[in-house]
Amino acid sequence: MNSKQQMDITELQKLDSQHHLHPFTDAKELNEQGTRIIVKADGVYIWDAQDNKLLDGMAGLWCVNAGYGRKDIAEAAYEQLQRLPYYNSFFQCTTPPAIELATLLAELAPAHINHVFFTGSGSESNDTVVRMVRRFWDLKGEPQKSVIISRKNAYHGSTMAGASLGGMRFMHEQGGLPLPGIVHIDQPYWFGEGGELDKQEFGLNVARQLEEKILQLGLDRVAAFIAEPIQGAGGVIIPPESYWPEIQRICDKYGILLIVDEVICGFGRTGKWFGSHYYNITPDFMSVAKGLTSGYLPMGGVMVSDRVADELISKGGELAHGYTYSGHPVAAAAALANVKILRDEGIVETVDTDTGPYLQQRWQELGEHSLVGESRGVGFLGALELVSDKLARARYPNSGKVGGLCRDISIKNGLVMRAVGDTMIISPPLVANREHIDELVDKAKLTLDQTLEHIPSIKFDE
Ligand code: PXG
Repeated sequence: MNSKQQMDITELQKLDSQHHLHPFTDAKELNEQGTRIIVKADGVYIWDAQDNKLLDGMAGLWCVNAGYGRKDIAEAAYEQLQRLPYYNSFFQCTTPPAIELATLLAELAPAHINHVFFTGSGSESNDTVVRMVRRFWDLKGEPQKSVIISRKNAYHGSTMAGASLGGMRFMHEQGGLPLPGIVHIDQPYWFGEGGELDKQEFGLNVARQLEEKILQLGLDRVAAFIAEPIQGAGGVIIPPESYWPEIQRICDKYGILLIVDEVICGFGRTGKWFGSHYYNITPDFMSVAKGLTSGYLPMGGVMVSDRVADELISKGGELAHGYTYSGHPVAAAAALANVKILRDEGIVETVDTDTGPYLQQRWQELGEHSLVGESRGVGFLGALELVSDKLARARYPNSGKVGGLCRDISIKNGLVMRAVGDTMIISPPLVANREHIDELVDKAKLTLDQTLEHIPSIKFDE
């Protein structure tokens, strides 16, 4: 890098700190450090402004499923931008890409899901779900059924409704949340909260909290339950096998709506098109975003089951809800190109039958490391629990210190891994091949070794 380039970077970092407020960021701390500026990407790699090449173990933010640099997605968007950059889907109008995308999504979703409402993001999708759930019960003549049950440590977005549905205490504390009518039960996090219980028994116990909550609130008040098939931002929390069948049984028994948040698990992340396929769940709604466009353009949606769509449509009356960018034609064109890539190149299938099992087999090896209390994963999702005592599942003090160190070392080693407290997580692009997986796991292993070496220098009490 020459001095001119270095100056440009320093200048950009200065402007960033002067004018740009970042999401989920301590601005004071960031301004002292300076941002990492990412300038280009290709396949599974990103490059920063200093020309460091990083294997993107997080697919951006769990979204670049098709990998970076797909000209066919860019061209589809460019072509649509020239033909018709914008029109809305209000007032009896729509555009061809929005229609075609809705049709393709209905084909890929479980058979009983045949409608989609388009949004601009996962958060907007979950806001939309709240509106639709309440509209559904209104139309049924039971408007008092309005409470939505969610889970602690869930992530469903950052808008007021999204953050309320989510179970992140630190988010609730900042915003006077949750909104009324949203309550939380425990999460199926065996490693962190299962104690001495057998995994499957623990899974059943936490699922049965749903039944207890319904009975406690009164069935006449409960509208729906929302959950991610596998919690992403919460730390890649994979429920015991006993969990989802029990949740399904309870939703069916009481007739409450089941909302499955597929924002991370959708579009092949588990090796199936949707997490609902992976766990054999029958949702009434699926929220989608991220992998829908592989992040190339912002877009989300709520996929609606026949049970709900029939009610919304047959009774007539307007759904008083919608966004300027619902069904945006350029985003829809990019989504179409992206979903066709995932389908026609067999990318989802490859994750299911080849690269997913290979990643899991290699990821399991990291569970042998003395710093790792558990390694777990499904498809192209993985987590490592960093512990001070393997057998006792004992954590280091001051959660996040060891995880943060590990993440920083990982980046120095050329691998983007994310830390949630002391849980290291990955969610790589679905196009990573066996060589990329070897590189990822080898770099993660080196990172664990170096983290272990550096732990004695951590000041846990600061
Ligand atoms: N649902 C789930 C399951 C998500 O993971 C959203 C909804 C909201 O989507 P939008 O598009 O509004 O961001 C998400 C988003 C993290 C992290 O730190 C995860 C997300 C967003 C930001 C940070 O892992 N997931």
